[in-house]
Amino acid sequence: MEGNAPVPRVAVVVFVINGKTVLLGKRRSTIGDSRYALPGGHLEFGESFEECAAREVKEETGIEIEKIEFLTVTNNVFLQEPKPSHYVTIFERAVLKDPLQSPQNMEPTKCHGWDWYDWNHLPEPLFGPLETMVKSGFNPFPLGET
Ligand code: 8DG
Ligand code: MG
Ligand code: MG
Repeated sequence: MEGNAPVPRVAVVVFVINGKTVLLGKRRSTIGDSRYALPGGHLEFGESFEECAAREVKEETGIEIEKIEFLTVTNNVFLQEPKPSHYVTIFERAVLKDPLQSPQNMEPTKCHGWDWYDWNHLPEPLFGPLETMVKSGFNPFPLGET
């Protein structure tokens, strides 16, 4: 097999839910630049989805999460981006351990900043995979909460 042949990778991203809002950040990245996306990143060797979710949210926003639950998985092929890539993306949801904790921009080279956005008034443009889910009517909240 080719050593440098591109391969699909696994990402874990998280709907951090706070009341009727979710945590989004405007990306600084070759993939989805300047689009609003969930916190998350690459699954590391040996990690569970929940461990990866908690680690990425903490690394990127400083926030500690709990009640981490699997929601869905999508297959995302980004051939038009400057760096063509392919992600199997695991979507989890979680809540704040401390409801008063505010997000911090822990990786300013990767994100313009984090904020809470009302599910019914999401910012634009959303990152492609998220936009597709929202347009299809997907709702990350526990039944009846929005
Ligand atoms: P890492 O080094 O911290 O592991 O990676 P990262 O820099 O945090 O990776 P990322 O680009 O934030 O996330 C990995 C991939 O996950 C991303 O390139 C494409 C895929 N992905 C989606 N939807 C979303 C989303 O809403 N947010 C994020 N962050 N990634 C997403 O398919
Ligand atoms: Mg990350
Ligand atoms: Mg990330």
